[in-house]
Amino acid sequence: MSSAFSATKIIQPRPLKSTSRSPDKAFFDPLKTSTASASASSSSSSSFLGSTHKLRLHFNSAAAHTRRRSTSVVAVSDVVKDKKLKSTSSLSNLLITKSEGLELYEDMVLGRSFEDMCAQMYYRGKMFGFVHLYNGQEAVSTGFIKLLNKEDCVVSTYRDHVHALSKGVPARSVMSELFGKATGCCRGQGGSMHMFSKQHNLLGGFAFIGEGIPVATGAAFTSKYRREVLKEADCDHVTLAFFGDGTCNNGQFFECLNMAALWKLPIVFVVENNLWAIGMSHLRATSDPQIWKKGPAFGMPGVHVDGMDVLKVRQVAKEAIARARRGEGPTLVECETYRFRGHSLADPDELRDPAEKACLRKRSHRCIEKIHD
Ligand SMILES: Cc1ncc(C[n+]2csc(CCOP(=O)(O)OP(=O)(O)O)c2C)c(N)n1
Ligand SMILES: [Mg+2]
Repeated sequence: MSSAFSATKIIQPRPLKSTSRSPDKAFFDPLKTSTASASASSSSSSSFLGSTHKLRLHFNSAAAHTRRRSTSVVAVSDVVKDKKLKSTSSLSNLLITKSEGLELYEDMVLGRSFEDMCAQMYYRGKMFGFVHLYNGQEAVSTGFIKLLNKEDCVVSTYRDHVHALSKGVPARSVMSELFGKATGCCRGQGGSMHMFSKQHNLLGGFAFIGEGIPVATGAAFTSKYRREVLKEADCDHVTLAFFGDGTCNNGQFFECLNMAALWKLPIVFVVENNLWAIGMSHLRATSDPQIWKKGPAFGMPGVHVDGMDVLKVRQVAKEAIARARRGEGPTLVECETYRFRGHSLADPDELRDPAEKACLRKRSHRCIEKIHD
């Protein structure tokens, strides 16, 4: 049995006191940044609960951390490490066929161009309500959802158009929904934040953060119940729950991690860590910003992956989905990504540093070039 988790460099979770040589620590070190920020800032008010000045310093170390990384899995918990599996090189795990590569590329381009059109329609005044775009995060949706079977379920957030497209909901049906037309996937009743398709097992976009996580946990419970209680032997359906970094500070996240681990549910919790929750930096809002570490705390693997590299995401997703399908329980995957537009189309996006935005855009282009090769 081969494993994406074991085939790549494994870094054990470190206690908070670990030295600055840890690459994870270089990225997520509020204390270190706080010190740097305090000395860089002459105003005492700017360091109150973390200033934007501080975030910029942090961001520089994040970029350096990304450049140093050469494997898909940046960190993985002991639960995964304990499995002694045959050594396969991480390079061979990243290999895909030409048709697979084209499928991934097509899905990401569809997501990006679909949403660029949404923005055009919105700014021309033809689309109403809140519209949250996914620009920049496509590798996560494609890397995970393209591995699913039709019966597998996806639960999304208000940033749900691209998840719907990856799951196979026709673009025409998603766009019609955005225009409130009867031909939309929810007959025009749901709109941007509530994409749903029974046929495609897309169990909804949810406007309240964290609201979809219990729904996804319930879907995973259903799958297990059907297999083990109703004796439907072929029911090996997996559920993917997508949500953001800011949502991981919400109680429903912890409650569901507990239940999923307790009952070994076939679910993958996919955190799309784009570093921001509207205008609040993840680093400023979270006591321990390494979200993947919360998996091992509940007895499930926690994995941290470059969410802007579709091949790396796919590698990690393959293992997590297979693990769930085998009945071995949930996995928490933290995908490090970035959104290229404001929180919603109504957001002027003035809070994030332009240098931060430019740098993360470059990082994503490098990944696209790799697929072309
Ligand atoms: C229960 C609840 N509280 C607050 C909000 C307001 N709200 C909307 S988006 C958001 C930030 C979410 O950030 P994150 O989870 O990182 O997702 P992202 O927007 O970055 O994809 C908040 C707090 C909400 N929608 N629901
Ligand atoms: Mg976020």
